[in-house]
Amino acid sequence: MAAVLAEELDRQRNTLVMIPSENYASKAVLQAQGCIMTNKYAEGYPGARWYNGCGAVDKAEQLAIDRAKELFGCDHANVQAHTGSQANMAAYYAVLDPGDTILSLSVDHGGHLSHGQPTNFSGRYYRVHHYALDRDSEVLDYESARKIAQLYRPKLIVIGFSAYPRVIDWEPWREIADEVNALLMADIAHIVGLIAAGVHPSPVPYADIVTSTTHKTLRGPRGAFIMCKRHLADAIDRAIFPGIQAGPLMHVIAAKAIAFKEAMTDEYREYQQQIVKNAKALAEGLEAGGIRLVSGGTDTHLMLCDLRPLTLSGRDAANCLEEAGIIVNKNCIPYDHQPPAIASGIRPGTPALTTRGMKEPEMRQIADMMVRVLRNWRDPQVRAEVKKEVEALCERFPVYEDL
Ligand code: DSN
Repeated sequence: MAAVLAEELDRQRNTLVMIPSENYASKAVLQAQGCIMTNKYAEGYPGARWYNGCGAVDKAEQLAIDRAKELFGCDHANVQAHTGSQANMAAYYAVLDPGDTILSLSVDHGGHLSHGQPTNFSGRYYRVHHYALDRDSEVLDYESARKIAQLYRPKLIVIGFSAYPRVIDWEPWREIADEVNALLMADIAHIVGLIAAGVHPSPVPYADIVTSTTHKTLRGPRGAFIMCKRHLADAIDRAIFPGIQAGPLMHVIAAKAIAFKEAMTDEYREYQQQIVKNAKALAEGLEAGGIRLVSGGTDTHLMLCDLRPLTLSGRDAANCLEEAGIIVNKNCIPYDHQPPAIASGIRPGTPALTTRGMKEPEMRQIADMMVRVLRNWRDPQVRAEVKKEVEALCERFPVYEDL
């Protein structure tokens, strides 16, 4: 196992990590995740546990809760959700009964499995209808969503995406929810760091429930948390425990407290601004190289490349790029004719590259390397040449040097 960990460290150091949901957590976050709080059972909440000996873990969890509330300005925070999917499951469990109706975006338009995909629990236990992206502009179509909401009268409207590159205006969604008497939930797993830094508008004033992961743009430990309005606090807490989880991962909660603290600094705000600047520079470079971007660009940390004009699938593109040391994921594009396992697009993002200290000049260089690999995808020689350039670039921007 030591050898396997060394192999993964080498990969994280010497490749360009461009999966927009991945990042390099700080050493403090890594240490907390490996700390002695992994040994403690603590079902319940601070001050009201089922097991004894919870004095220190109570303090850790309260710190995480207080910092989340301060950072996002929410009424209530639950920091126990193990993953983003479980945060969403708890949100549904808190406010829905099986068979109730959810309105969300489908996976092929950028939504998430846990937003009602048929093979996911959310698609099995709830009645799900989807709003869609406009076919021409490839951005959210609020008017069409309004009509669909009026038709199906959902109990919950879910806003939030895994592959949507544009800024979200939360206010119209609140209006639509009010018009049909629905609750509004925002899943900010991808853009949470941008929101914490004020680089993207926050849904907290508008949504009844906000769910998020902690390991993507936020740059904390692998995990999740839930924020909600005061009147839903008990329902959310009971949904997490005893509803869908038992013992909380206290070592991960300690790491979440650290990540929230890190997110309060000026350095972090500059980091999040640079993520967006880098994404814009990367997008411009890709477009200049003839790669079509869904919706024509990005406002966030990620972009979607449509590879159909290159007669290349997302799967093959991601494999070619990996051979060249550039790690991206294949991704459906809106109205994709390919199944998700093949897909017509890729979804590059800049959070991890930005953590390494890379800026616009490096983004232009990376865009150029990606364009060369993609446009010459039949030529392994090009991939070999680019791999050398990638290694040289990684050497200039070292990461985890002291691990
Ligand atoms: N796997 C995550 C992502 O990459 O967006 C979503 O769960």
